[in-house]
Amino acid sequence: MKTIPEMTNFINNFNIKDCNNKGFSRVLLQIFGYLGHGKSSFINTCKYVLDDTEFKIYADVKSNDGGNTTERITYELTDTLTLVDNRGCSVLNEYETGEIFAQLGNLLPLNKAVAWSKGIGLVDRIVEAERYIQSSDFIYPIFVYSVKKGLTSEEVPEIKALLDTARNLTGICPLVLLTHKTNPNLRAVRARFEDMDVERIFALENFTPEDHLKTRGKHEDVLKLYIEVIRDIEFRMERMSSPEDEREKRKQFVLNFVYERELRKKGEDVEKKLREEARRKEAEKPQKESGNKCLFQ
Ligand SMILES: Nc1nc2c(ncn2[C@@H]2O[C@H](COP(=O)(O)OP(=O)(O)OP(=O)(O)O)[C@@H](O)[C@H]2O)c(=O)[nH]1
Ligand SMILES: [Mg+2]
Repeated sequence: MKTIPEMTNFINNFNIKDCNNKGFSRVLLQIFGYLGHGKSSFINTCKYVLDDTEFKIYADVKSNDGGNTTERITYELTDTLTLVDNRGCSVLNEYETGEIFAQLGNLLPLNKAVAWSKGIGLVDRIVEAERYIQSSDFIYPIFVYSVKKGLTSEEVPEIKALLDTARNLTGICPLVLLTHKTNPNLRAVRARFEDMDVERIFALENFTPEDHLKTRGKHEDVLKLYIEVIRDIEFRMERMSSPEDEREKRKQFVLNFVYERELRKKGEDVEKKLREEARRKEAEKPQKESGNKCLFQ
């Protein structure tokens, strides 16, 4: 498969019904990552390439690096492939990771505002959302990272933990998409992701409102990515159980994650109290000792 029309047809004609689909009826390409790394731009880029019409803004893109996307919105790419623009996270504190995994596991409603909530709130929302969520959605995770932001060795453990958990949750090693491909940091950032044992790393330059001149290289980069995604989906689908079982597994995984996090937090609170108590006793000691000294003078 070499020419652009051949690749485009292959992607547009990929139909989940032709696979051993186990009852899955659609693939949700879950786009996730930190704030402002190019998730919404990637969605616009995919639509631009696959629809092959004029450049349009489908997913809201912001003009600076703050957080913009606050809803999980779906964008249909082909009959089978649907993109989900997930809310970006700023830092990975423990509460945000719970939310990210609930989004990734497709346990929170689509096309509704995403409110971050703490602890039990998230569990309630997962249970509440159950009746709205289509279990026949097959989840495929795509982690978006901007090369322009750089990547220090201190940041690696956090990202590796996120990718490992996303893999365990979905059964698929997230595809890493590096945006701002032409930035000089590309080699260094790619090397860091390779060290994290990521299976598939793609780099591309998103089409943006400022620059959407269609060059063959940029256009082909997107098509090549989708061909790999489809091969991955076919491989993984063979090894899946029923959509209902898979969703139940994801739900249990996230609920356990939240539960363990709460336990850890409680443990930390107790430890903190014990430490404070010990410190208080320690602070009282010298006073007693000096008091004793006075007695013997
Ligand atoms: N030059 C260039 N600019 C990009 C690229 N990807 C994104 N941008 C720009 O970077 C900014 C942020 O991109 P968004 O697509 O809004 O990022 P996001 O990840 O959706 O952000 P949130 O929704 O806030 O999490 C926008 O100004 C985009 O035009 C790229 O590959 N190359
Ligand atoms: Mg966005």
